[in-house]
Amino acid sequence: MPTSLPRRAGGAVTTALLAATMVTALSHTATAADGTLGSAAAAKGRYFGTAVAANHLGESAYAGTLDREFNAVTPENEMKWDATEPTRNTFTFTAADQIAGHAQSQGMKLRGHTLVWHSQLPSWVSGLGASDLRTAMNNHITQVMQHYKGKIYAWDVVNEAFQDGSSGARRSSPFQDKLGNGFIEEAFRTARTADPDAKLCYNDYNTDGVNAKSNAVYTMVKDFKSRGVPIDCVGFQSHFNNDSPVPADYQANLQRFADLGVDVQITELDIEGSGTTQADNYTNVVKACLAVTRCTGITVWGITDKYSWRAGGTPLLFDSNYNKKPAYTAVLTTLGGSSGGGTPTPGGATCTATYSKQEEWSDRFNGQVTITAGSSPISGWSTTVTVTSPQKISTTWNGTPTWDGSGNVMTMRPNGNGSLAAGTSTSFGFTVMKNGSSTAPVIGACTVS
Ligand code: 9MR
Repeated sequence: MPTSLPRRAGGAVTTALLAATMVTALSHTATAADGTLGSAAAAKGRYFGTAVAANHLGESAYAGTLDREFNAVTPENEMKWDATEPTRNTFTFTAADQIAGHAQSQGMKLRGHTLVWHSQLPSWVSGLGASDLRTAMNNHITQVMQHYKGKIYAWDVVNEAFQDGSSGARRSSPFQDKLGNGFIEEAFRTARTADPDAKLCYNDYNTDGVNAKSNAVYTMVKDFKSRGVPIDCVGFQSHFNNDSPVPADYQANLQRFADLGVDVQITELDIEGSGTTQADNYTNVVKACLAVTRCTGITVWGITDKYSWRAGGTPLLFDSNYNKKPAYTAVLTTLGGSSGGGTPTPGGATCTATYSKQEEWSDRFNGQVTITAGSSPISGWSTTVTVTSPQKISTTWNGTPTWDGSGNVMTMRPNGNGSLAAGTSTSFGFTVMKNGSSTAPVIGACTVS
């Protein structure tokens, strides 16, 4: 048996774990995709993340929900300027490192938030003259990014630099007021040099639909792309409530940015409300992301309503006792997942995916997954294979793989016709390069399609 159970196994999945007689074998049964946000999003080639506060990681329900449900993390405050460089050139990474270490140990993506922002800015920065401020900004970006080099999937390099309302103008800030419009470009160029492997994002709120503010950001991104200023992604914070509802043109807005040649990410999602209204709003956001190929992932701005920055509006997916809310189920279902066995897929058909280890060499081993139809015929199937970094899958056979951004999660579908008569099986195989680790891969639920 493997040394640990798959961390994203849902309730019904866990009870269906079968210990086979082989040295390493496990099986998942479910009627739909995996039963957690992260695994369901991964099956769609995306991540599902949350903002995390270091001071709650010691709370077992908090960490347990985080580890079970999410596969990406954004530090809620710990990477901001006031936390990382409270005094000039004195860098403090303790709290941020705690989150980064947790994310790494769980194989989660890490979003860096944020390098240049007018808020949570220490007073020593706002007091500097232009030339000193330029030096301080570039030094801050360089030092923080180099500290996390290789660990960050995407950085919010500049946050909230545009004004609300109809002006489309830049927001007044020490950076804007003293360095002028060029500060954003300079920040992105410095960031690319500091960590060439991190995706570099511009992040803002009230830019979720087509409006004067998002038009201004759009014009900037278009200009950056045309002049080769390094930018890889745009973050849409997506803080919604009655005064700021999910815009009808949300998807169209994401798409027009994606069409400029950048990824788009939903970076701070929360929607005030409750019950089915809240659930429907979440559904619309998730659908929009799934409909935009370059929407690479969704991050909610917290795990539980208990610790939300606007707790009174109960805007998150788990209530203050960590119970799943209707909004949770709506998100999971929209991602193609199903909690606790859920609704049977076409005609109640099911399938199972069973892993067995095959040949092993010093540097690699082969794995085989057998897909077996349940008591009804199926016309297609998919499952995921997750290997633990630094392992990599080097080859596959008898299937068509797609990969998530990390390269560690492979979704396998049939080559050509995926029909299986009731009770019959097919197998696919793959080679795992160990890179020092012999950990068994985790096989997701078999999904009938
Ligand atoms: O959630 C964060 C809260 O704990 C802080 O007190 C607040 C301070 O500005 O920042 C909150 O996070 C903000 C994020 O960094 C940027 N976009 C808006 C978020 C909500 O205010």
